[in-house]
Amino acid sequence: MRERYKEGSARSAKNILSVIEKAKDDGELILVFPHRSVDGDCVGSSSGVVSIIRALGADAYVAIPEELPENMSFLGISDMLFRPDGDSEAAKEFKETRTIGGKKVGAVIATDISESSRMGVSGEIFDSVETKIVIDHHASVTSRSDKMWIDPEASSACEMVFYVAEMVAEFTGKALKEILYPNAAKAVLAGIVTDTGRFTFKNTRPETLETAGALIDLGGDISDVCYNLFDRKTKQKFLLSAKARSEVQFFCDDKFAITVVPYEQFEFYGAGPDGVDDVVSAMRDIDSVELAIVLRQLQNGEIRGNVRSQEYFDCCKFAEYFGGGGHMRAAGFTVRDADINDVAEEIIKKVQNEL
Ligand SMILES: [Mn+2]
Repeated sequence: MRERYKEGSARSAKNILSVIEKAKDDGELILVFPHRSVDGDCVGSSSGVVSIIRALGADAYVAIPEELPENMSFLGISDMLFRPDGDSEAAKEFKETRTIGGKKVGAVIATDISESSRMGVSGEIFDSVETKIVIDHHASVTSRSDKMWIDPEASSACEMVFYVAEMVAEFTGKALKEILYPNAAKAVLAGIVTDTGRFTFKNTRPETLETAGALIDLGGDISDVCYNLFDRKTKQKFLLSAKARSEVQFFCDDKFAITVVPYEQFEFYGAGPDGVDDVVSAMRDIDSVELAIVLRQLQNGEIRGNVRSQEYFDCCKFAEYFGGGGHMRAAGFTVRDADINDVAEEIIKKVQNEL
């Protein structure tokens, strides 16, 4: 059943091995790019690739466009992260000389994303480097090349990165544990756990569970990952989440549920922007609900929409209408310069026409 990943993972492994060799020869480094509004999958997959590259003797960092969310700090991957807009020595050096530790960026690799427009402040760096490799599972990816491995059937970019790591191990004769370090294995496991909703979404396949098992062997602690990513919450977050749930509105014979969380609510409860992360899937679990949407307003005024469906509603297509993207049953979008209630009204009208 893992046959279907062979061609893509082997090709990806070869591409990565060749940029590693070139980086070593030319004294360059490699940057790996997650998408903005980082989640477990893009952080895990980019960290996994950094682990592979470092294990083979080249320099690499995850070019993270924002601060790592607090609920991912337990991963212990901070030494893998480079934040271009941060105030670290590396960021200062990069701003002045376009180098990190004296090394130029020789190649870039994107995981869980293919377009620079969704990489936030890091996108400009991705665009500026010619050699690009992509590992992604988003159905919305339209371009194709030898250097891209796109598999919308894969549960997560992290599962794909695991198969790439296996191939790299095979090609180099190294053991997998020499390539995926324990903290990287934990991060890759965290990505699979995130994108499969703890192995409950329909994208969970037998090989997904086998992969998770292998990652536990490599040092990924499943209970640590699940507690930190899903269950652990502050009191503030708990109260804000309860408020957002109590304000849910239902339409279309209760098939559509939406809740709107203005920035004032985050302020009132003292919760961070991830304060309502658990709400949208809880809404989707209501037995009458086909489509659930959470609209939240961030401190900078941006309105972020999370879209989840149960069986047939195409969330990706819906999110694309608002400039976002994602998957059939889980997608998201960001709207700027708009009133959150106007956006909600537009969504409700559009859903009433479509559902
Ligand atoms: Mn993903």
